[in-house]
Amino acid sequence: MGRGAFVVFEGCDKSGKSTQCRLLVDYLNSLGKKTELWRFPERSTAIGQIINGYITKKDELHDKAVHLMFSANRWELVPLIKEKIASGVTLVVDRYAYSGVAFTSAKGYDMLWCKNCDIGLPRPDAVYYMNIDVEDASVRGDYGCERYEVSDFQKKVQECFQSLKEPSWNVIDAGESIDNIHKILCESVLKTLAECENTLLSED
Ligand code: T5A
Ligand code: NA
Repeated sequence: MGRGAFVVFEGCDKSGKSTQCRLLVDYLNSLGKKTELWRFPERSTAIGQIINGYITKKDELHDKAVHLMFSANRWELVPLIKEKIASGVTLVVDRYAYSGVAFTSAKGYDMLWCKNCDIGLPRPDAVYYMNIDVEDASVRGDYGCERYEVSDFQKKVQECFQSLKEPSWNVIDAGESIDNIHKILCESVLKTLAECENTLLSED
């Protein structure tokens, strides 16, 4: 049996990441491919609870301190990520280090400083970037509840994401219907899974 794939979803707030991650995980499991849904921040750990207090606006933290918390929240789960993937489980991950860099650099901090603490994290096999007009996202669901859900800030985040884009990124038109996006993703992710089986997971 080959290894699992490490698939990451990125994008601005309310671009539809969690919706598509859930549908994709159900689809892959229905095909008998062992798949788990993960997310960052993972709010259930001790570090994740501090992050949750910050993003729900209950607590204040220095920008750089919270940036390092988000990164630490990824690092604390690296052993488990590696274990799962090596045992053949595919991980579909709702946000990862790209969000970390985009959100802090959008506040005006140096991009290189922002990237530093994430160097060495496992590298995703595929990144799906959910591209949407910030104004369109702002009318979805409960937009506005969390700290960063302010349109001017989201526009800066979007610009930062653009500068992080790598050739391996798949840009998805997130303004399409939920069903259409799901179909496009299923086709693409199945190819990624087939490619991963006989390769090693690399590190950034
Ligand atoms: N953050 C995160 C950092 O600053 N640094 C970091 O290192 C990391 C990892 C919380 C915040 O943390 C920041 C970024 C965030 O501001 P989160 O927990 O991922 O991150 O945020 P959530 O609030 O849970 O999720 P998002 O706001 O990002 O929303 P999603 O997951 O993109 O969108 P989703 O799927 O929940 O959909 C939103 C609404 O739109 C509808 C859905 O039904 C829902 O109501 N919808 C659609 N409507 C029309 N057409 C479509 N195609 C639709 N798809 C979904
Ligand atoms: Na989400």
